[in-house]
Amino acid sequence: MRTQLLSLAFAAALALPALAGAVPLAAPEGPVVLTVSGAIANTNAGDEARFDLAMLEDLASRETITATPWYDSRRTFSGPLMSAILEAVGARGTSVRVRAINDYAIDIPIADAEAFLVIFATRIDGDILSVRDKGPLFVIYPFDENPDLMNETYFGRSVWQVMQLDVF
Ligand SMILES: Nc1nc2c(c(=O)[nH]1)N[C@H]1C(S)=C(S)[C@@H](COP(=O)(O)O)O[C@H]1N2
Ligand SMILES: [Mo]
Repeated sequence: MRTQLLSLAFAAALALPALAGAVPLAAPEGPVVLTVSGAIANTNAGDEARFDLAMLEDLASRETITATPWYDSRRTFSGPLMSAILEAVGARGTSVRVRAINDYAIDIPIADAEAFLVIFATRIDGDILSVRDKGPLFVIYPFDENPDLMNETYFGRSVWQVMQLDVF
């Protein structure tokens, strides 16, 4: 009986975070490169989720080799999947307002993260993207794999110098 009760209590304790939807998010140790706010379940600073580079590079990532309008040649971009960032923060909305350092902002449908392997590139050809070279984060769609993405809609969503996301 006692063991049964204990295991019940244990199961309940394990189930709770799932019910609440909150998953612990470590605190950043290095400089914060991305702040996420809005309709998110997982936070580490008030109602925001803050990421340093190491946290972002720990998420599920991919390498996208593609031509873009911004470079003369095909380049290799790598970084966390947009879907992995949204999962890490427990995003609950349908859209993400992506804000750049230069005040540029645009809304990206969360459906894009499900339909395409969109990444928030931290690196180009293996090197960290500097703020001077469209860093710290550059939204990269897999243009070469999906030529239909080669248009103004997706170029507009290809935000460079990303610093903040607002999920809604
Ligand atoms: N940070 C930032 N990213 C941005 C923009 C911007 O002004 N700032 N413009 C967007 C738009 S509307 C498009 S069409 C492309 C334009 O890239 P281009 O200015 O190199 O033609 O980048 C997108 N990413
Ligand atoms: Mo644009």
